Amino acid sequence: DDGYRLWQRYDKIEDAAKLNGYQQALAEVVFEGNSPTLLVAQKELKDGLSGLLGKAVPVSQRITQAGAVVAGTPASSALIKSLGLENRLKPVGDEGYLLLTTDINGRKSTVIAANTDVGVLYGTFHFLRLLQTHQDINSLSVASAPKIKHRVLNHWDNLDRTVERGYAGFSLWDWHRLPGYIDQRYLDYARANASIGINGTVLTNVNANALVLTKEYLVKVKALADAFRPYGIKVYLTARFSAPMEIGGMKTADPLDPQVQAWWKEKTNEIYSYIPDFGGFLVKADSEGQPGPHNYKRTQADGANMLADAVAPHNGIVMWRAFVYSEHTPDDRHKQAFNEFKPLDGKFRDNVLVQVKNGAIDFQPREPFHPLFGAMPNTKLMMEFQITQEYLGQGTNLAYLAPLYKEVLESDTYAKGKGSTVAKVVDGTLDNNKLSAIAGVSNIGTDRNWTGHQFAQSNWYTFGRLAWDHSISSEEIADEWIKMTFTNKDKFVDPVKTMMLNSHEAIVNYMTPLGLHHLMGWSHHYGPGPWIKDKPRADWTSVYYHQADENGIGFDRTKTGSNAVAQYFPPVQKQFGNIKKCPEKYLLWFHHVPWDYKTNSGRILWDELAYRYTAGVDTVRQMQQTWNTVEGMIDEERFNHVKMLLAVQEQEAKWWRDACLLYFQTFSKRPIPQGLEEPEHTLEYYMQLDPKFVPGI
Ligand code: BDP
Repeated sequence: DDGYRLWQRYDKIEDAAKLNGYQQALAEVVFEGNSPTLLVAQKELKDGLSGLLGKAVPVSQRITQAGAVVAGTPASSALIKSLGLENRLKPVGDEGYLLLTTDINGRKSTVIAANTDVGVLYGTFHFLRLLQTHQDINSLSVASAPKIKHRVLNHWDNLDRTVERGYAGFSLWDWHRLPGYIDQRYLDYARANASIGINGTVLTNVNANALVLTKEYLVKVKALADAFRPYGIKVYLTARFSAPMEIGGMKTADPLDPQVQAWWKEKTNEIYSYIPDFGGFLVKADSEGQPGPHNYKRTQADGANMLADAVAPHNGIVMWRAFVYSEHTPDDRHKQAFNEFKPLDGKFRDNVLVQVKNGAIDFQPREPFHPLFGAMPNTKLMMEFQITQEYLGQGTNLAYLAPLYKEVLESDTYAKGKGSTVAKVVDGTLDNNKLSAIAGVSNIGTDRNWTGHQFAQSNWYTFGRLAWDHSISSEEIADEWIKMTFTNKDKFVDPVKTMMLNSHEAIVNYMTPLGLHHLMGWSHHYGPGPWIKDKPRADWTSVYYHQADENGIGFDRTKTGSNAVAQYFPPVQKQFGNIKKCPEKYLLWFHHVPWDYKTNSGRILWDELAYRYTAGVDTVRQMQQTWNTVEGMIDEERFNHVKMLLAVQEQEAKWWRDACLLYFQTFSKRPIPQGLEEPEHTLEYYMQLDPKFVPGI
C-alpha cells in the first residue's frame, strides 16, 4: 500500500460485530438532486458505504426500506424539506450540516441535511468518518459548522513545478498539459481537501511570478478552478506587486497611481471573466526581495487596498502577509512586522485580511505567538501555519503538528482581558468579525503518498480539522487520523498515538530546546548550523538568534535588550519578561541566561540544555521501538517506509544534538553532564558537513 488513498480508505470493516451493526442500520442511500456537488456527495456515500460494509449499497430517489441514509438540502430534496428542519438548519449556515437519526414514515433513517450542496458534501464526509472510526451511529444528533470562513492551503509552487520548501516531489499543477488535460490527481486532491473542510487553495508561491496573471496561464487556472468547484474549493493566486510593470508594460506599480489601479481592476475583471468565483489574491510584499508599496514610499495598507478595491465588486478578498522585515532596519526582527502593521490598524479595507505567521520569526519548531494577534482590533487578522516541515526535519522527520498549532491557538493574548485567545482573534469572535480565515503552507506534492513522509499526511489532515473547529484536541485528531489511515485496532492506535503526540516536543528538544531558534543550516534550513555567522543579512544567521557567549545564551528581548516583550499586552509582558515567570519553553527566546542559572529541574542551564538535547534523541529511539511493536498490524510497505525514516531521523536527531552541544560547549566551557552520551565526532567534523559554511563556497 503506497498511501495514495490518504485517510479516505473504505476497506471492509474487519470487526465483525461493528460490521454487522452497520450492515443492519444502513441499507440504502436516498439522494435527490443532481448538481455537480451533490453528485460528488452521492458517489462518495455510495462508494464509502459499499466499501466499508462490504456489499453494494443501492442508491434510490425515495425510501424503500428501513436503514435509509437520506442526504440533501431542503431545496434539492422534497424529502429533506418535508422533515421541517428549518430551525435546526439555520444556525449551521452555508457550509454546516446536520446528522440525525430519525423516523421517516415509520422507517428508521439517517439524515444528512444542509442548507447548501457543499454542506451536504461535508456532512457526508463526517458521516463516513464515523464509520471509519467505528463510532456509534444509532442515535445521531450532530450539528456542525466551521468556526473560520476561509480555510485555505497556500502552495508555494512555482510555474516550473518546483515547490519552495516542498519535500514531497514536484508541484501537482501540470501547467504544460493544462488546460486540456485534467489529471485525476486534481480531483483526488480536491476530494481529500473537501473531506476535511478546506475550501480554498492558493495555487502559486508567495515569491510570485507575474506570468500566472497572463491570459496564457489564466485559462489553465480556470481549468483547475472548474475541476475543484464541485468540491467547494475556490482558487486564489499570488499577485506579484510589480506585475503592472512586468506584464502590463507600465513604468510604475505605485498603488496610488490611478493608472496602476486601473490596470489591476482590468486584470481582476479579466480573471473573473474566466473564474466567476475566483477567491482573490495573496500577497507577499516588501519582504525578502519581493517588491511592494515601500518601493513607492507607500504603506502596506495602500498596497492591500488597491487590490482590495479591484476584487471587491466580485466579492473577492485580499490576504496581505504581515511577514515584512528588512535587513536595513536595525531593530530585532521579532519586532518589525508589529512596528510596520500596528500603526495601520483600521486602515485596511473590509475585504482585506492581514495574514500573520503563528510566530514573529519564521515557523520555528516552537515560537511564542505573534504579538500582532490581538493588537489590531480594527483589522481582520488571519493565521498562517506552515504544514510543510521547513524547520521541522523536512522530509525525513516524523512531526505531528497538532500540538504546535493548538499551543498557538490557545495562547492568551489578553487583548480584551483573560481568555482573549489567538483562536478567538482568528475566528473573528473577539472583535466580532464575520470575515475570518486561516492558511496552511501546503506539504503536498507529486509523491505517490502526497506528502513524502507517510505521517506528514496527518498534518494536512490536522490543518483542515482545526480550521473547521479549533477546539478539537490533538488527541482526538490523531485518533481519527490513525484509525482512518491505518486500522482501528487498539494495539496499533494507542502506541502510535502516543508516538505522534510526543513527536513535536522531541524535535523541539533535539533542535531548539528551551526557546532557542533559527539554528538550522544556512538557507536550506536542513540540519544543525548554530555556528552560522557573517552572512549578508545578520537576521539570517544563527549567532544573531542564540547570542551565546561565555556568560550565557539566549536573546534578551526584555527591557535590557530589544524589548520585544513590550509588544505583548501587559499580563503577557509580565510573564515573558520576567525570567522567573517566563515558561521555560520560551526562556532563551526572551532572555539571555547565565550558564549556571538554575532551571526548574534544579539543574544549571548548561546541564539542562544537554539533558533536553539528549531527551529529544531518546524520544526518537522510543518512537522506533514503538513502531517495531506494530509490525504485522498494517501493510508492509507503509510499515517499512516509516521504519526506515525513523532510522534516518534517529541519525539526524543525534547529529543535531552532538553538533549543537559541541558548539555551545565552546562558550559554556563545561563538560557534558555525567551519564549522558558523549558526542560521536568533533565540532569541526559537524561544521564541515555543511558545505555552505566552508569559506569561499
Ligand atoms: C521562509 C522561507 C522562504 C519563504 C518565506 C516566506 O524560508 O522560503 O519564502 O518564509 O514565508 O520561511 O515568505
